[in-house]
Amino acid sequence: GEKVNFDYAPNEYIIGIEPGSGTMQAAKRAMDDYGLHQTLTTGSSAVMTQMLGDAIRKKAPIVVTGWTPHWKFAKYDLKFLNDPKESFGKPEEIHTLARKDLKKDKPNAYKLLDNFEWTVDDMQEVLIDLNDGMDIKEASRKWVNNNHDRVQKMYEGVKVSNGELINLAHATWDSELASANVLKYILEDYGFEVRMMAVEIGPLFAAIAYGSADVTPSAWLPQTHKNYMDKYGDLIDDLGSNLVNARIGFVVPAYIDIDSIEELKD
Ligand code: PBE
Repeated sequence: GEKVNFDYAPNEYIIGIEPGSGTMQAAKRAMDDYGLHQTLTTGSSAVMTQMLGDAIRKKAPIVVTGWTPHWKFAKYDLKFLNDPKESFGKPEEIHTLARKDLKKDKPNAYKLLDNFEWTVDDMQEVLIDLNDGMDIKEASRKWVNNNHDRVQKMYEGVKVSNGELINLAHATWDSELASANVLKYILEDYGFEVRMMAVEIGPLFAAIAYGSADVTPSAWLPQTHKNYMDKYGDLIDDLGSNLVNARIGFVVPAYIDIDSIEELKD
């Protein structure tokens, strides 16, 4: 289609999200690394997606901090700007983190938590349903029911539980609501009892490190939550990835005629 020239833009702003997010920390680094003159706004994921949608309806120029998995990539034709300096790191993984003694205290649950994995496309299914107005519980239940065989594989080597309690902490971005609720149903369907704790990302790492929560599926690594991992990693058991090929960066609609962060410069 017809391209919008970025030079015509009121290109003074890059639309950011929550200040504590890893994406914002990486975005600030990108502003420095590339010497960008724009103002990086602080706000929320909800405001960012609202502004993105408004701009796209007008075919107006816009740059946001974005990530995938996220429903915006299903709803709109978007692109990540190339990041030759790797300010946003390489492709991310989402990891499951547990408190240090969980393996010793709850070995059976630990096995199942360790087996939990899905894909970008899986998570996208839940996120699209969520954006279409479905409740997160309903959307997560639907995914678990539709993927019975995959879930059965996660149960391999795990014994049906007799109501063992798992304290499942999670961040509150849509992607993290999706993984936490899907994991909750996977656990509950096998007899575990799950208590959910929704927390900000900093306190979430602290909760795992200090043992006030058993587990979280919400850690984006190695880059996005690096500073929290640097701070708390020694006190945490990293069970490895539950999803690969996640990504963060500067995102623009496909109709914007730039492809690299370097082109935001002038
Ligand atoms: N996110 C979604 C979060 C992690 C999950 C990419 C916006 C962040 O910390 O940036």
